[in-house]
Parts: sequence; structure tokens; C-alpha cells
Amino acid sequence: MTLVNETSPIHLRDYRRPDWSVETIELEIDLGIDTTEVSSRLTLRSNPSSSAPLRLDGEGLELLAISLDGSALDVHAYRYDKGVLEVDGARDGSVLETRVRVRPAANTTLEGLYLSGSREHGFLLTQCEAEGFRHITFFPDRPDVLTRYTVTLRADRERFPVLLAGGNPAGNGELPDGRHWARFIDPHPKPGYLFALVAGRLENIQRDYVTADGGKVKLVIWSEANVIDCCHYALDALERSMRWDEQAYGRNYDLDVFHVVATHDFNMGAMENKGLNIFNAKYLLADPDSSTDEEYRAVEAVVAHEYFHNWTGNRVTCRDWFQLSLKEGLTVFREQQFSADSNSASLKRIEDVALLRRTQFPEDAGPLAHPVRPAEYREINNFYTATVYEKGSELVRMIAGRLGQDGFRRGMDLYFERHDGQAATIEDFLSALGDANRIDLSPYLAWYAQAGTPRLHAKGEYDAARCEYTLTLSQQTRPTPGQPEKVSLPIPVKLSLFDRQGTMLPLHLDGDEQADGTEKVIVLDKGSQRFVFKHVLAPPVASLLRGFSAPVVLECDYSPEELALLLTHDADGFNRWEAGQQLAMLAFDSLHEGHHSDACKAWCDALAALFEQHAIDPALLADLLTPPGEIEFADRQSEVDPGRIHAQRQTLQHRLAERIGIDALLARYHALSANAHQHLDNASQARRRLKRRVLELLALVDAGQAHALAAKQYESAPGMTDRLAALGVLVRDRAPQASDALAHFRQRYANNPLALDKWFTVQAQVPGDAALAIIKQLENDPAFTLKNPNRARSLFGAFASTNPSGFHRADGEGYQLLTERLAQLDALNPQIAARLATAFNGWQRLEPLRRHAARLALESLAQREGLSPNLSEIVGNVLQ
Ligand code: 0A1
Ligand code: ZN
Repeated sequence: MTLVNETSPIHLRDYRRPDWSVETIELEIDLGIDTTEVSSRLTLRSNPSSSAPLRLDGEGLELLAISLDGSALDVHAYRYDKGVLEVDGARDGSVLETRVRVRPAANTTLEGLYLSGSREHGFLLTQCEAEGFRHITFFPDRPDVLTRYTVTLRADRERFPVLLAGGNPAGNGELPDGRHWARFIDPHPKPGYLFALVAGRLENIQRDYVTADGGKVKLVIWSEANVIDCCHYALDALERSMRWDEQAYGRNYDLDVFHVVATHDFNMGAMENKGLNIFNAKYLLADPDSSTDEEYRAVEAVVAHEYFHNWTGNRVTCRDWFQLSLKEGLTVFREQQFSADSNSASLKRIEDVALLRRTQFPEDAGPLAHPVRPAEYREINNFYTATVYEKGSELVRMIAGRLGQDGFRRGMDLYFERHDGQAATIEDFLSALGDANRIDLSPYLAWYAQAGTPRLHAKGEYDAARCEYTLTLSQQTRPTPGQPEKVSLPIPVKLSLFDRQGTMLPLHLDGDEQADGTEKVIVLDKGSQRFVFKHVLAPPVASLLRGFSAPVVLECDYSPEELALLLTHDADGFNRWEAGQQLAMLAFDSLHEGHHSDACKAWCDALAALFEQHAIDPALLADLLTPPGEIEFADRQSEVDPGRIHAQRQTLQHRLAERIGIDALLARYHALSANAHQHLDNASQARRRLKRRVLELLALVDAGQAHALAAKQYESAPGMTDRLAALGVLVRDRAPQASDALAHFRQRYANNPLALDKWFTVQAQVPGDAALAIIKQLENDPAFTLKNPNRARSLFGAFASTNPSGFHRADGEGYQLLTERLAQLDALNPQIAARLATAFNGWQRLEPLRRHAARLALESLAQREGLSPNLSEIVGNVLQ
């Protein structure tokens, strides 16, 4: 099918160095809500090996004046059409001056310069990644053009008392007519996507910071006045991130100020603009009354992520957008290391792998599959994906594991030494890491180029006569769109062997001189390979892929007893959880066998026994007691019926709750509820996590009692974690107490958008056919708007992407509603519309009735006039 708006793709292989670069830019910006005028002065450098005319990107700019080397240009000396300004007569060293008008208040895309909040009280800000700078001024808007910025902002002092841009402050003062100005100079050359400004009425909290190398820095967090008290946790997290990067990577901050600003109107999580990070308020504000423990952790993680970009992204940036994972995968990995160091390493790993399986594996298995480094794209904003971020991080983790802690640090040092101030590639990264360790890492490039999740098949055979255990590993990656043939990848498999009592065995790998500890990494780098372990005195149980040493699907014919053994005894917290997940999968598959399937019994018995062990970390126990999610179960099936999967998963959990028993659940619930408070230390968070899980399990076997307890917990909760947990149980079960609690929540948080988002989400997640009517009713709530991305996601994102049994109705009404709203949203904010549309990923594997309904809805969306390139690309790809 051909779609309206079909643009031609950009290919990695077509990369050319820029014909023109810009040495310095001086921006003078006269800010106003309706119209803003941007004057720019570029000193140009021509690429000696090119004779191409000067071409600059510019989208939707009203050109007011243009001059070259001091002379105003005749209308015949330039052309501005289809997003490109072409100028005749430019030479190396020429100075181009332009003045343009832009319209912030009319900009609903949240890209370029826009207004956050109301005309009366809101503030102006920018978002330039990936290609937003061209919506502000004419510029070669590509990441390999690095420029020194001087930015002068001018505005009415009363309406815009705070004026911020990236870089160091370089003066400010008064102007006639109640106006004022502020100047910022950034000494570090940067690409246009890292430019930012903020202007308006904002409050701040701040702290002085001295870097390890003695630099004095002012850390300042800005927000609207009513939430400034919710910024303290983020400021702490920022300081801890800065220390950690000094200690772990020897990286110091490099400007006199570090500004961070919170906005409620933001397309993504946050943005690492040099010296002026801008955050979706959801990832910056935190207070016990309105934030859950998970949200506190997310704030810490995103603050760290954006800060770490200062080196991995800003000081060393990307040559082109195909290299996006160079900064994103690496920065996610660095954040994961930091969070593992700050909290519990195995819980962090469980959380990250669960996220990968929920978001990236389905992406890699469907029509949207693409390599971590895509070879082509149409709309770059559609490539900020779980594959580029999360799988990208897994690739860095594998390579870091290969080099070891010291080797990876050596490699990173060399990477920074070689590429500081440059726009680099994935090859540059692998070369630096490899060269520093005299290892050829080029085989890992195939991981960046090949889409699809490899399946790792493992088969163990024990030879009693020879006391040998032979592990045969083989790999296979299924075809993905545009990549029918797949190559073998290097797959590091970290493993241990256990005897049947659950004791780890020393490993004598054939070929090694002597026993080599109890944990080892073997690398499968062919289609299939055998590894022989000697001196194994009895048939062992292999704990494979420990810590999830490679982003693959492990296929291994474990028996339920073997998985139960690992679940009970594995010392690696992650693999313990993993064994439980695999066992739950077997149990799920065997549910039709009735109550006494071996797998279900083994899963329930092992968990019931762990439930009695008070030594186990309550947070780990909570995770062990949680089976894989509905999306993961669906990922293994070919004719998916989300309603049935939901019901079966409920049955599975019901069996578990029954096996543990109402009395034990109640006793544990009461023990965990004693003197509830909102302290944020790990132990308190862990108790709350387990308490929620226990309450959820109790609700499956004694709904009446659980609902009464939930209602009480809702009323007396000391903070949002307990409050939302209780509300979730009541609402998902549609308990009699739900409506009072919802009404109370709605009123209590009427003026707190982040808390109100949770009110929408918890209702959008009601399972089954009931969800649709709820969504339709919530759409009419006066607080609902498609204009705000967080709010749109809180209802439609939650419904379509996290509530499979609600969204995938057999009558297709869920699809119809979503596609109608996507079309409306597309006219306001194409980036968000495109992202929400990815909820259709996987529709081809639905059972026939739903598949048919999904196709009809998608086709009718595709045929609508005037869809954005963003949404058309996703819909077109999903339909393929
Ligand atoms: N670089 C940011 C992500 C980001 C990307 C695009 C944006 O606007 C369209 C905003 C933020 C990060 O990784 O945090
Ligand atoms: Zn990032």
C-alpha cells in the first residue's frame, strides 16, 4: 500500500561529511509568547573537498532579513523552499546573518520553541533533538556540525524574569521599556540538537558543587513555584550522579553552572542540552505524597542518565543519527551501573531485563524490528526506541563483560581521549575499547547491524562413565523485515553448574589447565558449539546466561524440578528470578492439565517455601512471586488471544495464592503493615513492594477481606506507594470500595497533574471488556486533554500498551477508538501519535477475529488524508 506523505528514506551508506560547517553562532533572541524573533550570525567554514552551495535547514521560519558578509541579499541570491535555504556566493569564512520570526504559542508539536502551560502563567522553552533547531533558525542541523554558541536572550522582565540558555552566564542587564537581557557563552563546541533556552517565571533550588578536579559548579533546579519543594530529591540524585561519574569513569563536569528545568509539557523523559537539561516533570519532581517508590527510582535514573550524557553524548557526540545508540545505549548502560551501585544490583537487573522483554523483545519480533544501528530511516524521531536504548545498553554490557571492569575503563578512557570534541561512530567506540585492550571487538559490530532476538538453544548431556557434562549451544535468529538472512553472533554465556543439592561445582572446562572457579563465561561464536566440563561426578543442573549475559531468548529443556532447584538455590539473584520466570512459563503452559501439573506444583511449592523464609530480601521475594507479564506470555504464542492469556495468568496466580494460603498471606500482610511510613531506604521500599504483592495475591483467594484491607490501606497510607497499590487492587477488581476511593483521589489531586495521571492510568488498566467504557468516560473528564503528552499517555498509552485484555477486544472497538484518537493527536503532536501507534505492534499474531479487526482499523487510519510522516511511517511499517 502506498501512503500519503511517503518520504524517501535516508541511508547510512550515503553519509557524507558536511559541505559547510559553522565555527561560531551568535544568536539574539527577542522572546514573546505569540511571536519570537531570532537573529543569527554564522561564521561559515567550507569543506575544501566540496564545492556545493551553502544549504541550511529551516522549517516553518518566517524570514525577515538575510545578509551575507554584511550586505543584504537580493531575493535572487537565495531560495527557501521545502525546509532548505540555499544561499549563493558564500565562501570559506563568510558571515551569514538571518532574522526570522517563529510562533511559540501556536506550536503544539513540543519541538523547537514552544510554550509550556498557559499563556498567562506558562514559560517558553526549546526541544531541539533530533531536528528541532531548524524550527528556530537556519542551520546545518546535523550532529556532526559542532559550533561555539553565544546566545543573548531579550524579553519583558515582568513576564520573563528568568532567562536561561546553555553554557556559562556572560552578562545580563536592563533594557528600555521594562525589558532585560541575559547572555550565555558555551565554550564547548556542540551540535544544534544540544541548544536550549528557557524563559519565564520559575523558582529554583541550588547547591554548590566542587568537582574532583577542583572546578566550582552551581547546580540549579528550576520549576514553577508550586512544585519547587518537590525538586530536592532530584538535586541529591544529581550530586550523587556527578560523584559517581568522577569515581567510576574519571569524568568531571565542565561548565560553571548546571541548570535543570522541569516542564509538564514534554514529549520524552528528559533532554541533555549542554548545561541546561530539560525534564519532563514526571522524571524530576518527587514527593512522598504524590510519588511512588518506583517513581523515585525513575527520577534518580533519568537525572543520572541526562547527567551522564554530558560525556557520552555531548563531549563525544554522534556523527549522524544512525549512531544514536552510541550515546543512548552507552548512557543507559552507565545509568544502569550507577543505579545498581546505589540500590540493589540484582533487583535493578531484574527490572531492566523485565523492561527489555516487555518492550524490546516484541519490537524485535515484529514488523517494527530494526537493528540497534539502523541502516535507514525516514523519520528519526521514530527511532528513539527500546532497541536503540535498551538493546543498545545490553550490547555495551556484553562488551564490558568481555573486557572486564579494568579493561572497560581503559577502553572508555581511550574513547574519551581520542574523540573528545568530536562526532563519533560505533566503529570508533569499538576500536577504542578494543585497542586499549588489544582485542578485536569487530565481531560485535554484527550485533549492531542485525535485528531480531537470537534464540540460544542449550542442551546438556551427562556421561556418567566419563564424569563429563557436555553443553551444546546453538543459535538461530529469525528473519526480520528487510533482513531475511542472519549471521551468527558472539554470545557470551555466563554459567555455573549445581549439584542436585544446590551446591555450585568447580568448573573444569576441557582445554583449561585447571579448575576455574564456580562461574565462567563461555562464548558461542558459531552456529553451534560443544563445551565439555570434566570431573563432574553426578548429573548437574546448569545455571545459564547468569545475570542475563546476552540479550537472547534461552531455550533449554529444563525439568520443573531443575528450575525449582535453581529458584531455591541459585546464588545469583537475577538467575533465581529467571528460573522462577521459566518455571512459571512451564506452569502456564500446563494449566490445562489441571491442578496437579508438575510444573505448576513445582512453581507453587518452591515459592510457598521461599515465602516462609524470612531471611530473603522482601523486594526479591515480591519479584519472585510475580509471574511474567501478559505481553511476555503473548510473545511466545502464534494465535494470541489476550483475554485468554489474562485469564490464564490470573489462574496461575490464584494457584500460587491458594498454595501459600490465606492465613499465611494475611499474617505476612499484617506484619508488613505494622507502623507503615514513607521512608525511602531500600529496606522500607522492599517491604512496601512485598506488601503490595501479598495484597494482590490475597485478593485472588479472599476478595472480600483483601478489598476491606485495601480500602483501609488506601485511607491510612502514609504515602503514594501504599495509596496507589491499594487503589490499584480496588479498581482492577472493580471492588465495591473502588468508586469512593477514586472520587477521593480525583478530588485530592485535582491540582497535581502527575498524581492525576495515575488516576487515569489505574482506571485505563482495568482488565477485559470493561475497560473501553471506562476510557470513553474518562475522555470526557474535564482534566483530560490530548494536548498534554503525559495525560494522553496516562489514558491511551496505558490502555493500548499496558492493558492487552482491555485493548484487544474481540469486537475491535478498542482499535477503532485508538485509531480515531491517533488521527486527532497527529494533528497536534505527530511524535506522540507515532509512539502511541506502536501499540499495534504484534497485531499479525493475534487470533483471526482480532487480527481482522486490527487490520481494518489500521488500514482506515493509513488512508486518512494529511497524516504526519511520523505516524504514516509507523502505521505503514506495522501494516507490512
Ligand atoms: N536524548 C534524550 C531523549 C530525547 C529525544 C528526543 C526528544 O525530543 C523529541 C527529547 C528527548 C535522552 O536520551 O534522554
Ligand atoms: Zn539519552
